[in-house]
Amino acid sequence: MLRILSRSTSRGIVRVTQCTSTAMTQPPPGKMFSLQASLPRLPVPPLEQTLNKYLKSVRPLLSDEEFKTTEQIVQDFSRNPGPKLQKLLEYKANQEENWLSDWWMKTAYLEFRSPVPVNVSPGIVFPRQSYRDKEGQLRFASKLIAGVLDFKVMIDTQNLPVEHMGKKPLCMTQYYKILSACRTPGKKCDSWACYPPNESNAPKHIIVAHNNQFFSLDVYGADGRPLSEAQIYRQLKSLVQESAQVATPVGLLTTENRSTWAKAYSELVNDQENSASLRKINHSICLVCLDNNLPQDMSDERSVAAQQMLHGGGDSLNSGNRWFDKTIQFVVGREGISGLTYEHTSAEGPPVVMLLDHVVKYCSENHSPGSDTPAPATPTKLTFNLSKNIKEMIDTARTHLDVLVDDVDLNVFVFKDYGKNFPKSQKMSPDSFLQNAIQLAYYRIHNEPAPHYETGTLRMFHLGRTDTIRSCSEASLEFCKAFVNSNTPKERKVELLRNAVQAHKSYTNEVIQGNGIDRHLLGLKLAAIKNGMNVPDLHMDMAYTLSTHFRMSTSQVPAHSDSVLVFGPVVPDGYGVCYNPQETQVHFGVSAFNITPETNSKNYINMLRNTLLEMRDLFQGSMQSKL
Ligand code: HC5
Repeated sequence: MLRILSRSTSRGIVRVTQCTSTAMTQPPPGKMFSLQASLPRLPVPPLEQTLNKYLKSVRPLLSDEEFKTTEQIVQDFSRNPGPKLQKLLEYKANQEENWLSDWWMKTAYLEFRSPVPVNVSPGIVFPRQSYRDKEGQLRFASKLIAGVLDFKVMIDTQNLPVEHMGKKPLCMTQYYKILSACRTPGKKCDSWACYPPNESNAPKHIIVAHNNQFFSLDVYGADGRPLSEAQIYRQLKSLVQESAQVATPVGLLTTENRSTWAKAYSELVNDQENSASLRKINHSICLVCLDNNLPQDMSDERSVAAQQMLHGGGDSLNSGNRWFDKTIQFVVGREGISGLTYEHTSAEGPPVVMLLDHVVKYCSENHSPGSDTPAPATPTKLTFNLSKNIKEMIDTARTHLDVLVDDVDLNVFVFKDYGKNFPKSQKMSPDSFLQNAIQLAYYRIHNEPAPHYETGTLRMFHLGRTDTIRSCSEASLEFCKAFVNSNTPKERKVELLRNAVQAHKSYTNEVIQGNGIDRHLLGLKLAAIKNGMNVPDLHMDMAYTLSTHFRMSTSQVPAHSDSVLVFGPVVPDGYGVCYNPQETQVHFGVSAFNITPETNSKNYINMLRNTLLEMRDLFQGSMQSKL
């Protein structure tokens, strides 16, 4: 089976420095990986196919003149150096388990230098709980930790059922990377390590953050069983008492530009005490952040909660009570607010959502108290020796983070008038319908189409991650233009919407089957660079830059729970739109940056709401609604 296994050290740590890898060394006890060996390998699409699709995708974004230039550039590329680069990619694909994985992990994550909060790590808000004080916070946190450990059993024993898309099984390796994993900063490229559950050194502790202090808490007793909820509660209570004072927020360093953080990190690890504390954090199962009060106006409490999950609200609120390098940090506030933030290097949203849906459900159920495990270890405080230099770096990090936090314009909204039910009743793909609404709302505000990214999954392939669904098409632009033109008859608008929905649906299906263009084009570019060739003209062309400047960065992440998912825009003048579509409603998290006054999340949300309502109105009284 062990195509999954790439590299694993004798101490059982899967270390990835500047490349990707996954872990498994033992035959699986459960069925989670039983279909893994049968998964197809990610193909390299035919060159001509990608180039033709690329031209089609840039057409709605370019003038006739610009398009002509790009056509010429693409044609030249198809003769030289396209075929040569294609051969190099095909060779790589023959040699490796997945030709894209290591390049993607580096390019999208480990080499990316921007701070991880807002720019990389998504946040998720759980449904609000009824407690409102510190006591309730600790009780809920204990339950949440018990819920995480309950889910972890299924991962550890490989008993999660294999997920499917239609009849096709999906790659399950990401489930082995969401817990017990951590990123660490490097000067030019970060590292990532995971401590898989079937190794003898698999971690048995979590880190609890309170008042900017960090504690290591063993969550398994001497008999190897998880602590009971009551035991967890007592442990939390004692560590909270031990950290009554707010400490210097060393965690703020993890919010820095990665190279800046790398500098601080290399100084920190020189000290033995610091190095031991960092190792404990990196090696832990996950973080649980017990936050302090939010003194803000809570009138739009879900948006405030979303900010807490995305960045912690700045130094004056809870950002110092985080360790953003950790793959999963659960956040438990005082006001019944909870959720998580996750560092994205390891995995896409769905495995994390599977975990949180389990935890949310677990927390809503009554569980028998469970017996205590013998001799739980007392939590240990992790200490840091902070030099003058490091303290200055923390001050700078504080300034940088507060600028970032002030720049983020984030709002959530629940569209309650319909969900997937309406497009389904009209025989349209719900996601393609919503994507066209998202594109149209942008068009109505900005009077032009947006280069538009939607995450498409590649998990049908072994070690597959994502490719781009380019949601802006000639058909979607035609629909947008017709929609805003008051002379267009309703029937025509409906017809064009159906075309646009169909175009999106086809593009999505192609992506899912490995026939997307963005990862292929990236691969061709990297093949040139790695082989000492120039970056091809195709990639230097304005059309490439423009069409990958994704003003609309979107992702559909379905959850069973009423959770709201948020992430930041990927460009200064763009929006991030994450949505959780349910049968009769849709949760949206919308972000923008204040530095660009033209993009405003509230304004966008209003337009999106109107657009969704008006798109439904198109069908009222028309033939289609009688179908
Ligand atoms: C809480 C889950 C949020 C979804 C995260 C997601 O979709 O990330 C995208 C990953 C990818 O490779 O497309 C990146 N994006 C946030 C920039 C859309």
